[in-house]
Amino acid sequence: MYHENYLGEALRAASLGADQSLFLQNHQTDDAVTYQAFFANAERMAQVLVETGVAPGDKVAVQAPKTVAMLELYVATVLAGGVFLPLNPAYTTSEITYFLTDAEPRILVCDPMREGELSPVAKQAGVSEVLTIGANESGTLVERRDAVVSGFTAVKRGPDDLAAILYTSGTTGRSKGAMLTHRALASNAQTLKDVWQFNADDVLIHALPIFHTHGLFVATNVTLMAGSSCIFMARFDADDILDNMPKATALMGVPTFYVRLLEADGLSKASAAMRLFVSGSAPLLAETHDRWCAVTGHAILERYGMTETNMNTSNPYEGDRRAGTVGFPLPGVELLVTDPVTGAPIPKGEIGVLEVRGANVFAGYWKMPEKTAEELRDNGFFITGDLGRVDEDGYIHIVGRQKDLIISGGYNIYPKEIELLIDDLAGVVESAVIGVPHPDFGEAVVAVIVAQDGADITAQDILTGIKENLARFKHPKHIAFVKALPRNAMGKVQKKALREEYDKAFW
Ligand code: MLC
Ligand code: AMP
Repeated sequence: MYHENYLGEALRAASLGADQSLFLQNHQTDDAVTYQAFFANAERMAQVLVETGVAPGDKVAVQAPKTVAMLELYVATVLAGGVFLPLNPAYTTSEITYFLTDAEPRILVCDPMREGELSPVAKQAGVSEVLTIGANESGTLVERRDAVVSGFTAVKRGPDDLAAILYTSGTTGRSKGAMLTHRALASNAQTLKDVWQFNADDVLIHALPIFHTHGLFVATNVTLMAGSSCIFMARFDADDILDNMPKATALMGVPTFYVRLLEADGLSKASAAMRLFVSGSAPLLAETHDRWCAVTGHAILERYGMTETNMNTSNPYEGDRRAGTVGFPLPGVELLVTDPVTGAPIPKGEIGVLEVRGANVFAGYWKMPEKTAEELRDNGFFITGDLGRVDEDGYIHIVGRQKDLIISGGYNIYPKEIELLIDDLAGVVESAVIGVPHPDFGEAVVAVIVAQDGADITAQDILTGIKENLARFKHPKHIAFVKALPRNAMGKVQKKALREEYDKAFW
């Protein structure tokens, strides 16, 4: 079955012969979806994609609410030989215009509520058809899927063919499409399933979005490849998670999940029979790790990954899960710590840039050969831009970032994109956007702005001015006006000084 579609086969293998076992419990509708039903629908959807003209290698862009149908579309795209390109529903039309123009997808699947607004943009970008998936498992793609009766043969795709493109923000303000192969996705999920010991008895609470690596490739692929099941929630809700913990064995989340769950009542009792809590996408404070341990008796397993590489390192499943570390390189992943200037490996224990190599690493940035060459070495090592060190016991510590990047609630936000928009507004001379500690999101966005002399401009004017072009989660949560930005002798804005100054903006 699917034997000539590399990732399709890997995702299906564990459930073959166990067709009636449960894949997913839909928290919204309470529907129980068996493996057989899920893959039958994915195949029907793949048939629709092929009918709409999706040829091997064509991109299928989707900006839709988190539903089972969207998950089917991911698998359907893989089976149809296409390249899945998921987009955050929070993106504005202007942001989507960039992605569609850059990626040139064959079709766009969007929320019916946004079809009117996005169809002209899609047409302009050369998209041949717009289909819909709405909340409540509805929409034109779902109707077309249900009308398909015949069986479907998966399209042949090899390990080096692309399965997905995920956009990740860039330091210049332009997002880059990370090209992920069938092999990268299949091999990483297989590794994670093995090292975290997922099996058919596991029940994962799936409350992450499915347009990013964590919720799509880590949570979903591991579940499928282990033949486990998941409780599929449209979004994070602490009470829903606590209610469901007694029926589950594992949770994967960003640190904000754990911070919020610690504030909720009943965590200790609800978590008693859980097997595993995984955290990643942003640094988990040692304090959160320790409090979690004290309340639940479980040590959160922290791992480290990226859109470009899937997962690179993990604390041990068996053994000491150390707070403030991201554990060891995963099997098959090589990790180097290098000098930021020369790129040469540096002595153990010293801080440098983390570089990784393995089957998990991406194939380059879509249509950006120069960027690819800057970050992906000829010898296969990818320069992550994260700063870290390896301690005497081999545990990896991430201590900072070389890249000017804010991670807020697990979402990456690049200051440059926001600065460019603010600097364009009437009455603004210049701006500096920084990330500072936030009790809920880990980091939050602060904009420090120099206004023109005599300009009567307010924080509200700034927010109004950027809102058409910037997803809500990227909006500054604090705006300060200053006479001048601090600069060094070279004239470069000293963001470190600003971060220190606004360190307590949210406390
Ligand atoms: C929502 N808001 C955020 C935000 N999420 N602001 C900053 N950072 C965030 N992450 C804003 C909204 O715009 C809104 O603003 C307000 O907060 C409430 O929105 P909400 O939708 O009700 O928020 P909520 O559902 O509580 O979402 C918070 C969250 C969510 C933490 C649960 O952001 C989330 O699921 N994050 C996970 C991200 C993720 O999956 N990352 C993995 C990337 S992969 P307003 O102004 O309208 O009130 C990766 C690789 C790896 O990094 O290693 O895994
Ligand atoms: P993204 O580009 O959205 O995939 O985000 C990847 C970035 O998230 C990495 O380069 C790290 O900076 C950060 N990250 C992921 N996991 C962790 C972690 N466990 N600790 C610290 N940072 C992390």
